[in-house]
Amino acid sequence: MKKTAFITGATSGIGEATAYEFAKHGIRLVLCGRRLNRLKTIKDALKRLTDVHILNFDVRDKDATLHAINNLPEAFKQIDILINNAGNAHGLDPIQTGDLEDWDAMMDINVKGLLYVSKAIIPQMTARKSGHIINIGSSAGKEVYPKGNVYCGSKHAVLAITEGMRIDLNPFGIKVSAINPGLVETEFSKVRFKGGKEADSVYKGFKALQAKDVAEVIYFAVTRPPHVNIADVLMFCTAQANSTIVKKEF
Ligand code: NDP
Ligand code: 8X3
Repeated sequence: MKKTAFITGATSGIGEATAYEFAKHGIRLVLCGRRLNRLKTIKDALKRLTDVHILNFDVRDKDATLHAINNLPEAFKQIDILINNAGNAHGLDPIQTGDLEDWDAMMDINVKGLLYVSKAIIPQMTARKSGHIINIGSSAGKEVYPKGNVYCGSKHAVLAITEGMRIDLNPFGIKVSAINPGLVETEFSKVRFKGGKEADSVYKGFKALQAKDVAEVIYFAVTRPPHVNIADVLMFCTAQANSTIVKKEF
């Protein structure tokens, strides 16, 4: 039987590319995000390849998140693969001048949103004793960089939660993976800099990872045999050595 994947943050970047990659291989999709028009466009593009259901909610809203997932139509209720991807950085400021709203957004979306979605989906996986959860962390979850403070904190939390999930869900045979990319050219920097011009230079002078590069690794992880779990992947573009060293050519 075809598997069903639930992807948060499917309206752009890594989540959208993962939806396309999965659809190509016939994986059924539940696609989530706040921008309904984008969800509809993606559904229209993918529905000839696979079954697609869209869910429009903000992961910060606990009740809306639980309600949306608990009321999935029968045909999409069984989730075999959960891709916890929704998230962003908000701001790039030293801790002494950081913005409280930015901090709330990062902790509420990247950490608490991931928990709400997981809370709604894990019980069916434990009941069936099968499933695969992939949390999209970041190189920022392994290494703190200047002004990255709270975003790095949120992604360190994602990695710790991932490891905790892997331990607790081990008796149920559920796979838990962390995929941790470095710089990926998506809408990430537009969001981080609130549309400001700083975003334009982030991926200049080198070839950053593309969303599709990450999606292919995610697809690889979900297609390993039952006894293989890709527990933790750190991936960079070739030009990036770590969070702060990027070889640029102008
Ligand atoms: P994008 O900005 O392109 O995508 C972010 C996605 O998250 C969008 O689909 C957005 O949908 C969704 N999202 C954001 N806030 C919310 C919310 N409150 N409720 C529901 N959905 C939300 O960035 P990326 O694809 O790059 O980011 C995806 C993940 O990858 C994030 O967790 C990010 O931290 C991580 N990552 C990104 C890297 C990069 O360099 N780009 C590197 C490492 C990790 P919508 O706005 O429609 O709600
Ligand atoms: C995104 C990568 O280096 O911008 O998580 O934090 S970075």
